Amino acid sequence: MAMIDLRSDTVTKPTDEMRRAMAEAEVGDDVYGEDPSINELQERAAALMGKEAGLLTTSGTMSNLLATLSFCHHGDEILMGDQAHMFWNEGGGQAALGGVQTRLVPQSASGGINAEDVARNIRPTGNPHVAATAMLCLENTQNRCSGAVMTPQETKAVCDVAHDAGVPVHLDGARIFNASVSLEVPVIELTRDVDTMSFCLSKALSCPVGSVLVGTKEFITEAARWRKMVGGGMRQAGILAAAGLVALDTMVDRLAEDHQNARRLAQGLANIDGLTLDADSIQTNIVIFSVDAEVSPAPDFIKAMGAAGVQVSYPGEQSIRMVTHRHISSEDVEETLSRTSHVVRELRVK
Ligand code: TLP
Repeated sequence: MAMIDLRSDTVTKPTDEMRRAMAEAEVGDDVYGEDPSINELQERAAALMGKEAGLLTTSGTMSNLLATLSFCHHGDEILMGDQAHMFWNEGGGQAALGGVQTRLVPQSASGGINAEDVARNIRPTGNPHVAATAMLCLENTQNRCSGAVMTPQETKAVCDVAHDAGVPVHLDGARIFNASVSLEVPVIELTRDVDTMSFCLSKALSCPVGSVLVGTKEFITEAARWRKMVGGGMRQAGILAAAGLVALDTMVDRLAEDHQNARRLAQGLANIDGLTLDADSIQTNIVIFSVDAEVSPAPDFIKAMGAAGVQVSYPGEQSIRMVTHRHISSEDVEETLSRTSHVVRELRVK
C-alpha cells in the first residue's frame, strides 16, 4: 500500500529541471555578495514583489525572525493575528532572539483581521508603561485558517491603520503564490501595501531549501547583518538559488491543480459522517477539519490514518490538517477519501 503524504507541501522534492540547474549553477561567495545565481534570484524576487532588494534565507522562520530583528528593539511589541504561524510555530523566536513581546489581534474563522482591532491594539512610543508597537505582521495565505487568502483590499485596510501610526508591516507570504493563483491577481497586488515580505521556495514551489525576504535596500542591508549574526550567511548557496529560479518559472501556475485537489478533498471529507468542515471555505491547498468527539480524539485518529496509509498533521485540539501538493494526484485524493471513511467507520465501532 503506497503511503499518501498530506502532512505538508514542504515534503515536495525538487524537479529534474531543478536538479540540473543546481548542478550547473554559477556560484560565488554570497557573504561577499558574489554569488551570481543568488543575486539573480534576489533581484527577480524583489522585482516580482515590487520592492527594492531581496535576501535569500534558509527558511521562512529565518525570514520572519530577520524582520523582527531589523524592525524592533528589545522591549518592543509586535502585533499579529491570533492564528499567526509566527506565534504558533516558530519556537518563540521573536521573544527568545528578538526580545519582543507579541500582542495578538483576534482573527475570524476565515482569517480576517479587522482594521479597528489593529488600531485599538497599537501602543505608542515614549510611554514608559507600555511596550511600543514596532511591527505589524500579516500572513497570506493563512496556514492555521485553512489556507485562507487575504485580498489586496483587506491587506490595504490593515496596512493603512498601521502606517498611520508609523508602524511598519511585514507579510509572512510563505504561500503568497497560492494566494495569487487563487485570487487570480498578480502577486505584486498582494504585496503593494506591506513594507517587507517573505515567501518560501521550499513549500509548494518544490525547492529543497529557502525563502526570500524583500524590502527597501536599507532594510535588506540591516537584515543581511542579522542573517550573518544568526549563522545564516551561506557561501556558494547559488545551487539553492538556481532551484528557486526554476521554481519561479515552472511551479507557480500549477498551484491551481493543488487547489482543485484540495477542494475535491474537502467536499469528500465534508460528506463523511463524523468529520466537520466547511468545504466551500477552502481557497488554496490546506484543508483543516475537526473529528467529532464520538469518533475519537485527534491523536488516535492520526494514528489510525497513518496505519491506513495516509499521513496528516495536527494543528491542535480536535483538528486535522491535510495539504495537497505536487506529489498528490486526483487519484490520491479519491484514495484518501476512501481510506479516511474506512478509518472513521472503524473508530466508531471501537
Ligand atoms: N509551516 C509548516 C509548519 O511549520 C507548520 C507547514 O508545514 O505548513 N510561515 C508560514 C505561514 C508557514 O506555514 C511556515 C511553515 C513558515 C512560515 C516557516 O517556514 P520554514 O518551515 O521554512 O521555516
